[in-house]
Amino acid sequence: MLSTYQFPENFLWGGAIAANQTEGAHLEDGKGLTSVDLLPTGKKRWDVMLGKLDQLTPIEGEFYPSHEAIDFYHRYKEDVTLFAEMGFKSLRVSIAWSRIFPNGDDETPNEAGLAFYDALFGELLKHGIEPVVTIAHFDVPVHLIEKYGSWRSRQLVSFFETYAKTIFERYKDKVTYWMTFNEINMLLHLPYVGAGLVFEEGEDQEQVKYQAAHHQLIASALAVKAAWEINPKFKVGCMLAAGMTYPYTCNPDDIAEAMNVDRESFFFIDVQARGEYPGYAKRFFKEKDLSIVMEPGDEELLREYTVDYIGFSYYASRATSTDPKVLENQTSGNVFGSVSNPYLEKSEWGWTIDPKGFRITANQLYDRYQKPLFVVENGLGAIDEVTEIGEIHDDYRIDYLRQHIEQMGEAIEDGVDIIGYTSWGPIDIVSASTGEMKKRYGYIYVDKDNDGQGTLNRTRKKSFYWYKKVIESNGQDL
Ligand code: BGP
Repeated sequence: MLSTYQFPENFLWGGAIAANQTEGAHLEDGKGLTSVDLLPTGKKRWDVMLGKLDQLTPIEGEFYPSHEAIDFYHRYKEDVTLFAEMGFKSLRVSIAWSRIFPNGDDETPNEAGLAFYDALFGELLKHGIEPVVTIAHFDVPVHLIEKYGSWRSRQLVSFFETYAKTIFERYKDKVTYWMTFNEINMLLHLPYVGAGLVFEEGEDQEQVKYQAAHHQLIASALAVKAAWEINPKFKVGCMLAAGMTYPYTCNPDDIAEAMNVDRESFFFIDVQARGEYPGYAKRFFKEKDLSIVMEPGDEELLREYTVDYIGFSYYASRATSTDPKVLENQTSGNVFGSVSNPYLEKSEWGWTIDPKGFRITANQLYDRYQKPLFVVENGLGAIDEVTEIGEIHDDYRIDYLRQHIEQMGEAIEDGVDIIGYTSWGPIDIVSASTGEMKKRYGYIYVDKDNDGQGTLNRTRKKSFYWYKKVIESNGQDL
């Protein structure tokens, strides 16, 4: 289908993956244990209530699909070749913090870990693929959780700063685009996943979360500062789990509620992109009796070192209401609670499918920040069937992506400055929320099932050839 959308020249088409869901080799070449290595599989991981640290002991085999993921650590060359065959202009990856600093507070970095990403970035560049790097994608070295209580401690700021400076120096000639924290707003909803927080009994969780948020925001500003000093060409972004919240009705109560819900997320980006705590946050802290401990100079840091671009993920929109009857239809399909929206279909995992919401969200973000946007995650998690002759006809995925890319084209016509689009999981990887393999996003099928069985062989799906055409035609041939 030919479209009339005009995507910018040099638009960064590509895909996005994260270290812990892809690499495997979880303790190889000196890597330390990381928070996500401790999460169980076989049940909804994000629902696991983490009360005590000793519940986090890894049991080999039962945890995090054999710690092997899709073995990208050993197969990245083959995978990068496949991405190149699709014509990728960019690949978003994350660096596993604990490959570089196995304990997080080590004096010196682990050379083997640094060498792995050198090789990976080199391989990407060889194929003309721009690496886009997330510094922390849902992982904290376990030692930092055990010794310091993770991001509740101010000390994490300097460990992160050292880590960021180390990788900026090392890859300054290979990487231009960076992002500090993946889906930083997830900290409020999934404090363990977002910030390695394990709560003590009786602790004021809200207080701990916002203090940890402050530490991440300062760490992010310090990373921007270091990046600009090390290479003025670096572009450092934030990363928001986006997706607008609709008021269920035009009742002003519902509108105000939707505004408040969205502000829980905007809060982070308001600080990272506009450089100060917004008034509504100060009011919220006061009303909730929360006090954020700041050090002298923090406010200046936040003001001076705002991000260069806004990275965001978009999978679904949400809806909210103040009517108790409507609230009975509350779902938690995509982590954020939402009332069921009667106008929208849902994925097999209950995430709403709302392409137009993507256009609205992109406009909303651009209106608010007036900074370039980078769509760094979007996609459909679905179960794929392999035919007898080994083919995968994933037309549902093509439909989802086509509709979303069309709406991205609409947003660009609206005047929104979007610099790239990296769809989530261009190769099947482990699902972050469920720990499963069967929730697949890829253009490339990986032979591995939920029990960890399979050859790990890679197969091109129908969507592989479709996305190749999309990129080749710069979004014209959808
Ligand atoms: C985002 C995360 C990713 C990713 C994606 C899809 O929240 O940044 O790590 O996995 O969601 O989620 P899932 O894997 O649970 O389908």
